[in-house]
Amino acid sequence: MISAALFSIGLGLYVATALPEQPQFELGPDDKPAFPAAPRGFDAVRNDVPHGEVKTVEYQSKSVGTTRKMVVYTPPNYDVKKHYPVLYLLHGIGGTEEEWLYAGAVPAIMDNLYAENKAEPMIVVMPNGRAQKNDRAEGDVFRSAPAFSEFDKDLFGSIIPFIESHYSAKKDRQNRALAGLSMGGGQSLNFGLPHPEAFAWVGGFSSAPNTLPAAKLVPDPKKLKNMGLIWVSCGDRDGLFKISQTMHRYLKEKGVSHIWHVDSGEHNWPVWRNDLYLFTQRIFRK
Ligand code: FER
Repeated sequence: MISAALFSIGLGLYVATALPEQPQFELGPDDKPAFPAAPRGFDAVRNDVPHGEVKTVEYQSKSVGTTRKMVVYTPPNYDVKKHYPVLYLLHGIGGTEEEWLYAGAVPAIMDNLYAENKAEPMIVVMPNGRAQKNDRAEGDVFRSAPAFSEFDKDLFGSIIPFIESHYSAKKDRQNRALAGLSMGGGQSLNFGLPHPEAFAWVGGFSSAPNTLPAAKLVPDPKKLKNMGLIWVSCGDRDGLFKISQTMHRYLKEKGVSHIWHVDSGEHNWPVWRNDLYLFTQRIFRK
C-alpha cells in the first residue's frame, strides 16, 4: 500500500512535469474558494471510527472486449436490505482503478465523513477510465488519452449495469453521481452534462484538455435545471486552470446553477482529496 502510494506520487510528479504548455490565465473576482478547506486529519486513517469495505471486482466490458477491474467501496454497515446511491469516481491520465483508493485516500475520507454524519451513505465505484485492452498506466501515459474518450461506452454499457445488478444500488438519476480528477474530470463533464437523465450530480476536479467545449456539452441550458449539483473546481496554481474557469464562465453566463470552487493549490492530490471531501457532502441530499 505504501509502495502503491509512493508510485502514484511519483507518477503525479511525472505527469505534472510532462504537462504540455498551457494557456496563461488570470484570476478573476469569481475565482475563489466556495468553502473552507477540509480540517486537518480529514484524510487520515482513524482506528476509532467504523471502516467501510473495499473490494476489487471484475466485469466483462462489452465495448473494450476484455475482463476489466474496478474498485468498489461500500460504506460502514452496508446492508443488502437497503439501497444506496452510487458515486462513479474517475482517475487521471497516470492512474488506474487504484488511484483514488491509495493516492486519493477514498476509504479514510469517506469513513471519517460518516463518523461525523457529514455524508449520505453511498457506494463509491472507482473504475478504470482508460478504455483499452491494456489499461495499465505504462510508458508514455499521454498516448492513452484517446482511450479515455471511449470510456462512456464502457460506463453506460457495462459498468453501471454491473453495479446495479450486483450491489444494493438505487437506479435513478437522483441517485447517481459522476466525478473525477483531471482526465477523469473531463470525462465526468463530457459524459455527465449531456446526460442529466443518467446523473443528477456531476463534478469536474481540475479538468484536463480532454474537456469538450462548454457550448458543445451544454447546448440547451434548460436541460440542466433539475440537476442536484454541478461542481467545477481547480487549484489556483494549476496550469490547466483556464479549462475549469472557462466552464464556470459559460455556465454562469447561461444561468446554469453550479458551484465554482477555486482551491489554493496545484495539479495534485491535496486539491483532489479536498474536492472529494467537499463534493461528497453535497450529493444525494436535498
Ligand atoms: C494534457 C495535459 C494534461 C492532456 C492531459 C492531461 C490529453 C491530463 C492530466 C491528468 O490527468 O492529470 O495536455 O492531454
